[in-house]
Amino acid sequence: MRLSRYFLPVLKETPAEAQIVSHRLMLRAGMIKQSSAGIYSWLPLGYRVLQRIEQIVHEEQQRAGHIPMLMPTLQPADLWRESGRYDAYGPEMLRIRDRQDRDMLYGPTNEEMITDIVRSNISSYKDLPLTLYHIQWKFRDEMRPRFGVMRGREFLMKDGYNFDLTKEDALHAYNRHLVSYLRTYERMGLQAIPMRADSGPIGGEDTHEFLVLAETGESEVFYDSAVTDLTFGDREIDYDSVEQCQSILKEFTSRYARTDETHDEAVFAEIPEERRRTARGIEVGQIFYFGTKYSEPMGATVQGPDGKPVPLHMGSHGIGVSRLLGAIIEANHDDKGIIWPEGVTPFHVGLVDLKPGDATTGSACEGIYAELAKASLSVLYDDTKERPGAKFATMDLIGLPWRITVGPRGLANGKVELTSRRTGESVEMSPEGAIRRLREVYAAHR
Ligand code: 5CA
Repeated sequence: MRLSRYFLPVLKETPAEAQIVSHRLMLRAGMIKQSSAGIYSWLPLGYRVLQRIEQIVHEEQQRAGHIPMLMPTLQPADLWRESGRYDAYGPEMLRIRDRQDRDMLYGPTNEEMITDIVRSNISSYKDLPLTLYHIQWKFRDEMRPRFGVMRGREFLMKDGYNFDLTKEDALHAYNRHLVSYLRTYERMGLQAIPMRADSGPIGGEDTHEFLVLAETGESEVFYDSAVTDLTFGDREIDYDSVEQCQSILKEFTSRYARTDETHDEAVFAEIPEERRRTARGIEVGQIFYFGTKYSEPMGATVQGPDGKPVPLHMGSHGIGVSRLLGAIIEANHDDKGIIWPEGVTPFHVGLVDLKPGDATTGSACEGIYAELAKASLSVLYDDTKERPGAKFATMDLIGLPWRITVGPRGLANGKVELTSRRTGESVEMSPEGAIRRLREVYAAHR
């Protein structure tokens, strides 16, 4: 992409309405524009990151054997009357009446709708286990939408639902989700710690929230510092293996880690004092097992092996896809701007022509631009007439992890500069060397 033909409306001034750094940087980097409280347009740069995050979520969901689909945003109220949640949900639900006077709502979550789909189409235990998911916009009329995409009213969520014959099978689905979420967040460059939480309006006893530690997080959390030493890494795992999923769940959840809703001072006090931590965190996902809470009232049963009807055991599992942009920026920035982890960067590399209009730098940039495309590396090429200082400031603000700088002095020796946004370190090398280096770096993030 050539910057001269792109739409990147960066702001020089720090927007006064933004209270936290991720919100400020998303506005300044021209990623989002507020349309009304808690509702945003995704401008091209922000949309690219959103798509990267969605892609990682899709890949990891499907790796775990979960099936993608898409349900509508508008739902009939009658489904929610069946589960009893239409009245219970409260003012966070946006209720709408259509021209036929039918009660509708903008879905805040999809348990009822997916249960309806499954009950209409599945009748035997032989069709189980089944986990369906989608990535779809949700609406919750939050009392205090704030912090940009972090607490929106309209936001993008991955929500998945498992249907199983027994509690035991459903708990395997729960464990499998926990494992796949660990992988998902690590691919985004995040450490998200599973913590015991409260299930709120979704219901059920078993639930974990995934929290990214950050001073600006909305949740108060209490944990044993030993949990921060755990990483999933690149282990190969068999998602059908009950033992493997269980042992990973155990590894990641046996240390004390809870949100304030479930915090227990007495148990916390048993942790050696030097490992006791109180901090703040951003909730980037939550998994639930709630058994037959929806299947019983909605009559979602299958014929079991003995021919008798059995209500389905269910759970639901959410990832805050749009919130993740905020969480990733909170965890990855400096005073110049964003520092994207390689896994989610909107472009793999920025290319800066230091002397626009100069035939040598221009043709070198064109050559590098073409070679990067051949290597399937996406590039934002600053071919504008801006001064070098302004170009660097924009690149630093939008946070591409790597930058290739092309200037007449280096080119005289056949060299360009490859700079890491994270360390600020620059190395002079040949254009081919720089491209080779980038291919190596990104080979680990495909
Ligand atoms: N049905 C279940 C799981 S599919 C559910 O709705 N879970 S949830 O309420 O925990 O939401 C899932 C994730 O969506 C949360 O962990 C959070 O990361 C994200 N989320 C929730 N509310 C908002 C909001 N107002 N703005 C941005 N993200 C949100």
